[in-house]
Amino acid sequence: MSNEYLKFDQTAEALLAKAKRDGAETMWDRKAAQKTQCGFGEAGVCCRICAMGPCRVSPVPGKGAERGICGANADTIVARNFARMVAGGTSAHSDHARDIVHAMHAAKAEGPFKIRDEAKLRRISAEWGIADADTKETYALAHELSEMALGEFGKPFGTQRFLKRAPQARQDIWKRENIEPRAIDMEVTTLMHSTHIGCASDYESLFRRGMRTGMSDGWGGSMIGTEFSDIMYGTPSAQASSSNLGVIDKDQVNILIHGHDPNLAEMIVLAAENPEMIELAKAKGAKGINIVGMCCTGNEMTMRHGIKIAGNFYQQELCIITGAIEAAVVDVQCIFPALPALAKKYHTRFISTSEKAKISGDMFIQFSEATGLENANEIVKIAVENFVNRDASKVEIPDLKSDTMVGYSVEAIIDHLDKVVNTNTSDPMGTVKPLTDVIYAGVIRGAAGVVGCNNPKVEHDYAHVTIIKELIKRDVICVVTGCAAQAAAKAGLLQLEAKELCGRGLKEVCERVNIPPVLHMGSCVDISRILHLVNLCADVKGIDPALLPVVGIAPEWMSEKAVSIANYVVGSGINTYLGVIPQVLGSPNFTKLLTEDCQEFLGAHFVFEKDPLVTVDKIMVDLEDKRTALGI
Ligand code: BF8
Ligand code: SF4
Repeated sequence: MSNEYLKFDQTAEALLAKAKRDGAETMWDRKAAQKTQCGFGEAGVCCRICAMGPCRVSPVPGKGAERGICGANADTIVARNFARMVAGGTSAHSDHARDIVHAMHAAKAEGPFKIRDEAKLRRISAEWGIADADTKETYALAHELSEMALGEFGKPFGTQRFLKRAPQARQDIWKRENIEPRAIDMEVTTLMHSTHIGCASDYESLFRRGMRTGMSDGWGGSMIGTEFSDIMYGTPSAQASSSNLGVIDKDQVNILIHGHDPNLAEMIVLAAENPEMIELAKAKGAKGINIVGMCCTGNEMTMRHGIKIAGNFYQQELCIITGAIEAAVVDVQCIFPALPALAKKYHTRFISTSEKAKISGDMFIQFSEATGLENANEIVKIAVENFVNRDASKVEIPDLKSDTMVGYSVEAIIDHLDKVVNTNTSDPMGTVKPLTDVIYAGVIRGAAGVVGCNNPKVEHDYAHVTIIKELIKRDVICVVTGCAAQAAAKAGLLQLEAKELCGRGLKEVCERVNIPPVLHMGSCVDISRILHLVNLCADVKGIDPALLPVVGIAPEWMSEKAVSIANYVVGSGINTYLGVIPQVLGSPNFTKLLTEDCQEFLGAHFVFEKDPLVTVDKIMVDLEDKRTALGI
């Protein structure tokens, strides 16, 4: 097989050959069937917002139509399409968060949904101004806090509560530029309104409204999703796990959990620990029950329980092609609709669980807060009973897995710093001052958040791994989330031993603090952890985060959520490098707004760069320029 996009992924070749033998279709067959992708769509100049269309305007001035039937030009069409991607991404992250808050609202001491990090519950309640947050009865407080959080989605007045976590200088910019996000649902709705036929045509105005919506994701939905998941399921701490398709065990019942929302996955893990279920598995001839995670569900569960990571976005089909998965259980987001048909080629049961992401073709079991554990018990039982249907002749599990360290929440990072530097802080959260100090001292040149998806437009995992390796070599500490984190895990970069790949300064920091140079901070909603960390560092110095030598990078992104993220990261003052070019080049004006002009009013901008090595060069110039400006 000679697929230029798969040279880097060692699990692909054999499994795709197996898929062919098994008569199973994969994304690569479907990509080939798409032939050349549409140039108008690629440039963002195709509009189908109303039924007078679709209209497509020419990305090349003077060649073809310059305006759609209503008169919208390339700038308007591109800006509207981009804004709608932000709205899609923000709704996905935030609706996920809302489900977490609903589960917390239903929490009770006897479980299964209960408060596991009471200290965090009290800390965030105090942060949000609840009186007597340190003495109120736990569940009364959880109830009160969750009702407040539900208000963040739909309150008629006011802005997002977590914005106050940013240093004053950044908050002032948000106010000045009118991008302080109000209620999350309001931002999404009003953006959809603005992009309706006959509304906004001014591309800069559309960009700013999209930016404010993205901000309601990062500082609203995503941050709520992360913090409330921690309260409910525990704040992650550093622990060992392993990663890649080799974590699938031929002797056990393998349950793949895939999607995003930890509510379902937590219940599945609980159900699989039930001794009766394990006995049943043994009665069926298996040695036990093996839960493996994929995409952000995998990240959520590895962060809190060390659950093994089967792989990232692109490997979801390969996982089933191993022939050793008894059930693929999914909730929402990033799940190929192709999976049920693929599962039918094997003995795998495909079970979707959310009405928001009902995927037809096999089983649907509606998961709810009221019946969570019962649903999970039913699902695990289906998987266990399916073990006897496995066809041993169809099983082929790649012998590839890497040891990995996971679980670096902001709290866990502070905890590690505290062990080596006595900071004597009175802040209940602790302080990140030692981290800021080593950056200022130049021992570390800066920090990079490497995040995002896989995309068949680029070689699978190659950009993630190349960029991270080159950055740590140059003493840039990396934090990772999402499918980027899983790429790094598979490449062995999340181990303590990866310090050997670092420059001298970063290596010394890793040794003293006992951390890997690449820190797994969680799922994509957990990019809010990165935001929090950067803002805590800026706070130590009392400066706008835009001044810090810090960058965001999404080398292989594909989803609308990634567009929303890129917006709020730029809006938070952090330059953001995109390795897949967004569909905006049909408007040179809009492209310039993203890549240059927004620097003036936001203090940060987007960088489009496909080549991973050139990206690293640009990042290093960026970081060193920031250092020079700070005089450090
Ligand atoms: O939210 S990185 S492919 S799994 S979108 Fe999806 Fe992209 Fe993976 Fe998680 Ni994030
Ligand atoms: Fe065409 Fe305008 Fe309708 Fe878009 S909104 S499809 S450009 S007429």
